[in-house]
Amino acid sequence: MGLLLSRLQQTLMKFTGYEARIVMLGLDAAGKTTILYKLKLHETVTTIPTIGFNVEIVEPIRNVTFTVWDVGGQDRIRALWKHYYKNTDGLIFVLDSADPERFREANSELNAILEDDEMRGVPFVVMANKQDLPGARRPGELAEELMLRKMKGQQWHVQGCCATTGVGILEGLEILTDLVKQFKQNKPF
Ligand SMILES: Nc1nc2c(ncn2[C@@H]2O[C@H](COP(=O)(O)OP(=O)(O)OP(=O)(O)O)[C@@H](O)[C@H]2O)c(=O)[nH]1
Ligand SMILES: [Mg+2]
Repeated sequence: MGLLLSRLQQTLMKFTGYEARIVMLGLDAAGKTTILYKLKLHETVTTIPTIGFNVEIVEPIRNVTFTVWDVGGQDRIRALWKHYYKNTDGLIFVLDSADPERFREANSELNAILEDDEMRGVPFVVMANKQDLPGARRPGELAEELMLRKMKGQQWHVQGCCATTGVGILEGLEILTDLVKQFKQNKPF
């Protein structure tokens, strides 16, 4: 029955397209808003720190529509993140790969997100951003740094990228799309 339903769902999706709700979080200045507008406008925009949120509907892959919530990451507004968790299908966690002094802080914020009841099982892609900067840590190293291999209960991937040029962003979203599809298929109705 489950197999039949998922086949039916896949056939329907060929006609209607695939939609998902994605939240994008990460410490301030990690590059979230730069990623969002690269996806939306295919341009590198000049950003200012986000106080509140930006939301855009993007179609990174044909027939896949993501509503992406980009919420400001400054310390004093991180308390607002939890208001965006409900009904989330996938998380993009953006990390400044060239700022090792803040890896510990990023790690504890990521863990806090994933421990929230509303985020149970939600798959995530860490965007290891700013790969263009000297000293940027590579994705494999960052997976160790964030202790992701110890994580149980959700699927994840670390994607190296550079938001200003756009390199790596689509690759990360393709993987997120696959993880989100699996997650939604296994979710009880
Ligand atoms: N060199 C380099 N700079 C980047 C990259 N991505 C973003 N930046 C710069 O990093 C700064 C912060 O980027 P934002 O996109 O505003 O960061 P944010 O995560 O939205 O920050 P908050 O809104 O404060 O949470 C900006 O000056 C960007 O131009 C990148 O891949 N490489
Ligand atoms: Mg921002």
